[in-house]
Amino acid sequence: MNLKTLLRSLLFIELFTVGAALHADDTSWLQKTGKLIFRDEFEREEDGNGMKAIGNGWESATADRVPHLKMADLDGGTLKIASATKEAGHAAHIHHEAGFTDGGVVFRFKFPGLNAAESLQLGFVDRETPGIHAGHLCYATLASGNVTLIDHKTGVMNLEIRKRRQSYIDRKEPLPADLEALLKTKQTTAPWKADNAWHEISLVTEGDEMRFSLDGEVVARHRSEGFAHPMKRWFSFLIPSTVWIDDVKIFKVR
Ligand SMILES: [Ca+2]
Repeated sequence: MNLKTLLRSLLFIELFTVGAALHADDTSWLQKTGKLIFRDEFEREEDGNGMKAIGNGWESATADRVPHLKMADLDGGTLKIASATKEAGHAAHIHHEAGFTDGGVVFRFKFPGLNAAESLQLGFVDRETPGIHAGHLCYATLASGNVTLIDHKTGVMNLEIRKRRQSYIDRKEPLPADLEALLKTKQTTAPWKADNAWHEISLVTEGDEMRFSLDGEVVARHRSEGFAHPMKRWFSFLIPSTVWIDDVKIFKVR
């Protein structure tokens, strides 16, 4: 091997290593460095339609508004959610205790194709920290054409920002440039084409970065101070129409 070939090989190894680090598999990161603090494979039947009908510590926040409607159906070992959004006046909001600073969640999901505009929001909540509307910290939203990551804690759900923003919305005026610019820094969007197959999602926070992966590949990542919130107390799903969920795992890295 002459010097030129050697240097070329070294450069290749270097580029390969950098590339691998950029596309680190977050499911492996959670499994190797984190502690599994919750798992649910949904191999059971639900108990009625109420707030705690799913069992294993889950709560469906809007279930008791529509006790005659089944929003969460455990069927064949899968959690099938059909939100009674219109009747309950709110999209289905289903949450479970989490409890980490850095860590995340891994689960399988599928848009069953039962409704035209199926979407899924997932993320983290802390109702014990004041100054944040309903404790909304940070979320990933999957819609038909894209994935959005958003820091709500220091963005639209920060009470002062929310109040200021709402005053413009109430007057049907455009947001001032500085507020628009600030809110823009709190989120990122990546393209993703929805389908009706099962996929694995991981959503993690590490320091002030949040990363979203589909089937082991990072498809969106963003840094914002709210992602570093010290206590992701709840993991939550917000589901406006229909989604199937299976094998939820929550990991704490620190
Ligand atoms: Ca299952």
